Amino acid sequence: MKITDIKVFVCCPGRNFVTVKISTADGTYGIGDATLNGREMAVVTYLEEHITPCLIGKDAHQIEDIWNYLYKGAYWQNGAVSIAAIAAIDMALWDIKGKLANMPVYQLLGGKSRKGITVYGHANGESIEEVLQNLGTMIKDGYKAVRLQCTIPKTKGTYGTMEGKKNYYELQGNRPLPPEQEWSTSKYMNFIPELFKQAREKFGYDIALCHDVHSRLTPIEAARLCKLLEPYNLLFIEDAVTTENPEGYKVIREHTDTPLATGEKFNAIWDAKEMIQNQWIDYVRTAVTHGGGLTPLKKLADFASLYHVRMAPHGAPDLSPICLMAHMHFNLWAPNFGVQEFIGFGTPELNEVFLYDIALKEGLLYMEDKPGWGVDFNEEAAKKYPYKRSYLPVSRLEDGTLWNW
Ligand code: CS2
Ligand code: MG
Repeated sequence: MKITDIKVFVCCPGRNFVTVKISTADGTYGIGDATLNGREMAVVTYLEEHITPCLIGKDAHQIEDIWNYLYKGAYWQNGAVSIAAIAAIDMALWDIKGKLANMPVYQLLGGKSRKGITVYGHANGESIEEVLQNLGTMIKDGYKAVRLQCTIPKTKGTYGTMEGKKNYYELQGNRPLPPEQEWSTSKYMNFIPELFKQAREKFGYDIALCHDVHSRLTPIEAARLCKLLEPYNLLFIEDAVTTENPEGYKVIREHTDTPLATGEKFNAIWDAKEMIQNQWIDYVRTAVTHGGGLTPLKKLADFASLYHVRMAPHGAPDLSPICLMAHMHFNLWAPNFGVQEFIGFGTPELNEVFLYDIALKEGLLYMEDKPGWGVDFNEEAAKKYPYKRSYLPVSRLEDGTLWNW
């Protein structure tokens, strides 16, 4: 089945998304998500200038070969921009394969391993009281797992929150340059255990709780935080340290049994290999979009399963609903699925551009069985929301030193 056309769309229904649409000779089409927050246009150029001319006329069924052609064939392997571009092509091809087979993609992977997808939602707030109020609402709504992020007292917010009851997700499209946030490791370390202490006192231990450090600690600081949190029995601590030095996770592991998750910035199975093999982590957070597509992600899942490491895909709002739907299929299949990050149902603008059907019941996500991914892209609606240059925030220590955001 020959590829006849590839189009790249960038739109901003609340935030920027890059979408790829591949059409084949019989009129079948598939879609993929290529969104790379804050660097969207680099991926658009990579796709339009360097990928699409090579694929016209190729057989859409040869997903594995096309993946290797784009990855190995480029000579410059890896890298966030190229991997997001390859991922979108791979996703669009799996969508086509599913449609041609008249099956949901999870069937092509080997079928369902579970009935629904356990998710963790976000409870954020500017005070412990506010976070706990939001957590209470989510428990009432049936969530089985929740991530807690709270503004650190005497700061103007931290990762997950910003001054003025905003979270950073709302900033997209509103700021021409990166907003700056202050960071204090000591204020943070002195505060976070209290958040979890009060959450457990109020809601007990039935609800699974997690927290994202967003790579702001050193390994020994992270080890200390994880130890302090041990009494509150967390599902995991995410991105305790940056992953450039995988041994950082070894240091943490030597000191604590709080489970560890990382990998939302991994581009390839090789980024995760050492940590998985050494069993320094418990959850891999790589998304289909930022990990190069379904083709490498299924290999990553199988490899991780050998070491009792589970998949907990990244589900921030800067991944489009195409990625969310791809995760539905991936998670339904993956025998070693753990939990899916889920920030809730999108805005009316988002759901005008992306058409998909999911339902949350008692903390589990369900979808309708449809051929392919079961998500569509409304090109006409997308035209109403043009791209707006946008950046993620940056962090500085109190003395002005640039820090990991
Ligand atoms: C994150 C993201 O959801 C998460 O766990 O760490 O919010 C991340 O900051 C964004 O996806 C960056 O674009
Ligand atoms: Mg994260």
